[in-house]
Amino acid sequence: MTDIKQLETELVTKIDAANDLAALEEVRVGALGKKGVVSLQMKSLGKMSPEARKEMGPALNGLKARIGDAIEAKKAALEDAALDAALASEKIDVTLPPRPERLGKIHPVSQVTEEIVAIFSAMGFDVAEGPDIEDDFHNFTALNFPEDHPAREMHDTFFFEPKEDGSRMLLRTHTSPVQIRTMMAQKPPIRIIIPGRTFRCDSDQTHTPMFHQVEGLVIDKQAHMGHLKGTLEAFVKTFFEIDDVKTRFRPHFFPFTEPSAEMDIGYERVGNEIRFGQGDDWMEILGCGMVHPNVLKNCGLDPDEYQGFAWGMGVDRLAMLKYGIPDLRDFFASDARWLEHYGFDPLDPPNLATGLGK
Ligand code: 2U9
Repeated sequence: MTDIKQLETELVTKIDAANDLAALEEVRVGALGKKGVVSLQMKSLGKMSPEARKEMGPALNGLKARIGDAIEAKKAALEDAALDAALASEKIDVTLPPRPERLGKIHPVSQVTEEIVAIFSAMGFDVAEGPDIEDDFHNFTALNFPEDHPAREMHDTFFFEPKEDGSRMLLRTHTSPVQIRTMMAQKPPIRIIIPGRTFRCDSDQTHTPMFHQVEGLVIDKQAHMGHLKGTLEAFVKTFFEIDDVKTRFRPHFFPFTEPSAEMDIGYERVGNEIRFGQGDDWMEILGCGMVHPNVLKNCGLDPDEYQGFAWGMGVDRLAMLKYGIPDLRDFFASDARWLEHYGFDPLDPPNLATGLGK
């Protein structure tokens, strides 16, 4: 029995001394493994006299259980210590201030898109998106562009090579195909805005082959021209941050709306600066109208039950007007100094509560 006591003291000392999991495993194998000291002693029970076995059996079983428990307890303590060490070394202080100089600047097109999204989101509009590469049906036919009509050419479309069946995919000339896809997929009421890239084969001082639009669509049972006017007037007031803005709606033509209009706002030029909300000059800001009954029909909606309004605006031009950026081509020149000057703080995204662009 004194042997067992002594063995236990030795094993406990080794367990206490093990300072990592590998050392502890070595102690476990040496004691309780197949050829471990405790296991060998247990094997020797068979060779003992019945009296000796009666005494040694329970004593060895007790030793085995106590050593097993001591190893498990030490293992848990070592694992806790390893976790504490990892947590201490991998700790991130989220209260540290960011380093804005490393974040770069937000491009005016992204900024203005986000401003427009913030304004219409606050009015209850959802944002919808769709593919840049479209088919003829979604870009033209469903939007009431007659086949072989000059309006299709007006859009200076980039076409892909014809497919085997003769049809050609194209780069969308406006974001309107997204409205078509939405109307075909979901029941009114619909209230969406669609920001996105658009493409027309046109390049000069005021046009780039890729440009950005935000279009909007409302479809409901009683949406009317008064709602269109109120929505767009509220938008320009918030966007240009002026309380008093004069607007006028000039009749226009688009295949997809009837009646159609262009919305102008009053402005005055003072030196090099354009001031909205004052003066007697008019500037075109966007196009709009009531969705053409044929477009509703093409999307499976009954024009006797539903009606709606839509509009479209060029983001790049709105960015130039709002932030006094003189040349459109600089938008896409990837000039880091230009972006440093005209770009926006990434840590201050547009928001109606704290302000749009600063
Ligand atoms: C559907 C029905 C109607 C979208 C509209 C305009 C008027 C418009 C231009 C503004 C400047 C394009 O970027 S721009 O050159 N857009 O004037 N867009 S109404 O009307 C729609 C769209 C989809 C189903």
